[in-house]
Amino acid sequence: LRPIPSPRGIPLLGHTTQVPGTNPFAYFAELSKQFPEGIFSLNIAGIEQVFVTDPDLVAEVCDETRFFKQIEKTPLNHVRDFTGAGLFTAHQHEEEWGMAHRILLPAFSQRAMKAYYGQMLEIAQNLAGKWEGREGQPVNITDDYTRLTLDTIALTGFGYRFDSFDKEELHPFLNALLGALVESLRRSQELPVMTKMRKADAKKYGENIQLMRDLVDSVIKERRQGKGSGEEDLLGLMLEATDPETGKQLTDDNVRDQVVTFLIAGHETTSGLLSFATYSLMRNPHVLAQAYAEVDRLLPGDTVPDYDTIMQLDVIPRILEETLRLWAPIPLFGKTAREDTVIGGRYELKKGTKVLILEGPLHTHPKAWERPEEFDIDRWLPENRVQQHPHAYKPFGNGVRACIGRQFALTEARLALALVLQKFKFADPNDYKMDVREALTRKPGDFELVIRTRQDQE
Ligand code: MNH
Repeated sequence: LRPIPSPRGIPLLGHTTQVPGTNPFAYFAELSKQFPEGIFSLNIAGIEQVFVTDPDLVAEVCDETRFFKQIEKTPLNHVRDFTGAGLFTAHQHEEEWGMAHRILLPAFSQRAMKAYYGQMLEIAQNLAGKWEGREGQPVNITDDYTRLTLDTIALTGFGYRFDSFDKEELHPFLNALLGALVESLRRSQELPVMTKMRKADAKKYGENIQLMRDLVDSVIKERRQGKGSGEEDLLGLMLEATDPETGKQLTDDNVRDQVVTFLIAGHETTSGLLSFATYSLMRNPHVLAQAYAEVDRLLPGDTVPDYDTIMQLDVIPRILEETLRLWAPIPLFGKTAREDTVIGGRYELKKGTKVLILEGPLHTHPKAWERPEEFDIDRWLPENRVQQHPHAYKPFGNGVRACIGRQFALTEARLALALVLQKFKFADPNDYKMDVREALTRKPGDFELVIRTRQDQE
């Protein structure tokens, strides 16, 4: 047995003061370079956290008989202040998790995506419509992808229209969400006595949470009053379905927590994915050319993309896979040891130890990836995929608590990217330098490009 390596800390405070308040995930990834064994530990706010980046260690931590997703003593316990027992932040042992998981799983199958497709297309066309009116002007790419993904999950999931493309400002829901996310993350990185001293921040936190809940309550009320009742969308299912295992229905409070959860989880990450994908295409013109060739072949002229065509795409889905490898929007996820155990044959973990899987370093680990920093979509050709390490790529997490919205995100992102590339060219006159902004997810900050319609240039 060997001790888990750790950087020098401070008595009592451990490493708490070394973790920066902004972009802590980038700090963890940077720190991992000092630990080529692929494992290190930090003591943050009194809790020992073990970080793993080696794919063979990750494989062990992804064994669900030995590790599980624990919420207590993690940042997600603070996120529960606004998402409660929603799917993302429910305890594994909470009845709500199993009920909502069983009720909602069919609504996230690839078959279900076909039913949402018409509405996904409508919102993607709103994005294209906005950009057509911005010919030659700089556009904040990430903000518009955020409008796209927020409007899409709200319309397909709950029949609610944010109409974000009609407004210059982003919806107040997003500001409230960002404020709440930042505060919850901050609370998880400081000692509780510090939190108690920040009275004004606590007040603002309460207001932000209330704003999100009020919006969701109005969405649910609208549905209950008959507007669109009987719908088979997520909200319809949650209000009407009975869980076959318990014979019970979700409570009103839980439905509210689920809607808040889906409005957040259903848009943050996908808008990050689309932003990082667009950035990667700008840096890799030969890949961009392949993508243009694909959309010009499958969607010539002004062909409106239908579901079957989107499913035939090959280059665009590989761009998305490679983007998720290099720019995973959720840069880490946590698992907890069920019992005392040993990983890698030498590192002892006590029952309850928190292990964090760092996706950036994992997705570029030299053991699993050749030319790891290179944006190479051919890694995702079927013949190359089979040689991949089975646990070196985890953008959607692992096991029963892996992302339920994976097909949703990939369908939406394929369509959006295909439509955007069918119609637009981008220029980057200011030579954008990646400036990652972290909340619970990460996105490029202040990412602006100049938009031109393709017809005008050709
Ligand atoms: Mn998603 C869980 C990544 C899109 C809804 N998601 C997770 C986890 C990761 C993740 C990682 C596991 C986190 C953990 O272990 O703590 N999700 C993504 C990425 C994208 C994404 C990278 C887009 C790209 N997610 C979506 C979309 C939806 C969604 C879209 C909904 C429409 N995700 C969820 C929910 C969970 C989740 C709900 C929690 C599932 C559970 O624990 O049962």
